[in-house]
Amino acid sequence: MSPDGRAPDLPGYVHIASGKVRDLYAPRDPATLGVGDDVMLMVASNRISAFDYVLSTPIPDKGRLLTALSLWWFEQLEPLVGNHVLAATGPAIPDAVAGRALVVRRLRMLPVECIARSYLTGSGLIEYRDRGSVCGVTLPQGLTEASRLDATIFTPTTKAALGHHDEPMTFDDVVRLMGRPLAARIRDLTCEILERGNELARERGILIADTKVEFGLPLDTVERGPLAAAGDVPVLLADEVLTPDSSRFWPAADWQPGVAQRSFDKQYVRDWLTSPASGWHRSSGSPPPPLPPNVVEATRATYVSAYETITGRSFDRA
Ligand code: Q0Z
Repeated sequence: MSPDGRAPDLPGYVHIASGKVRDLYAPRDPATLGVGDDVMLMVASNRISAFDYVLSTPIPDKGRLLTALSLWWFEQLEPLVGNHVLAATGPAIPDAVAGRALVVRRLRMLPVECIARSYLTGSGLIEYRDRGSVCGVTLPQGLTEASRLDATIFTPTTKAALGHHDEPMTFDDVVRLMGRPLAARIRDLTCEILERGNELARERGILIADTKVEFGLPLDTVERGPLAAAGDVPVLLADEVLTPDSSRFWPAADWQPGVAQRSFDKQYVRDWLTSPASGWHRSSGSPPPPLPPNVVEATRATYVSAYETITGRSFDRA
């Protein structure tokens, strides 16, 4: 099943893990591929998720668009943080996944989903309404849907297994897991990534409400204990960065606190799935139906638009 269903077989690689929309591989015989044994292949599929389901209809070019966008951001953020990308082209990339696969450096992944928020929405807003705080960060009273926060906040979660939901953590929970220097480093980096992302996206008319990133350490990093200085922690940005799958993009011109903002990428999908036309009921427990061609094409266009607007580059569909 390729390129759109679950994890295709790829020559020279062994499939090791899949998320909702991406697949991870290890080289079968690193020397033959001309890579080290400390690398992996991360493949973005054309799968799309909505309402916690992976839909049965792929979005053409989604994997290539998100890979290209993530690569562009990795480059922009290079002055701030190193990353796991080793190659996006070349002999180690199988033809079947060209343009949507990255050869990445295998890292010791830190066991936290690092989330930063510059605007309040989603689970952050729900927690704020319940408790006046998000992940232990107290916020001023009177905030509402899509409120801009005075300062970007770090709202980490646990990494739950597939099919489970991530749980909010406080900064002190992260400190207990990995020590204060490393916890402070990933908190600061996560917020700086979103802030730098917003500086660049804002010039192109897009707001980034929140984002999720993952960090890792070089495999040869030794435990230095909780007293290690923060400055010499060699943290690298892994996974993907500032894509519509990891972040909420909003058109800046339409931003208005107090009302739900339209999703840049999935609005057509959500609108159709919740309309009478789909015949689907979210509460039914049954999986969503296939998307009609017009919804697929409109959604593909939102991914092209996000890529082209943010990067200022045109996407070659060839
Ligand atoms: C990323 C994930 C995906 C399923 C492990 N550079 C790295 N080194 C070690 N591990 C990872 C990475 Cl990116 C790693 N994930 C998340 C990605 C499919 C799960 F494409 N898991």
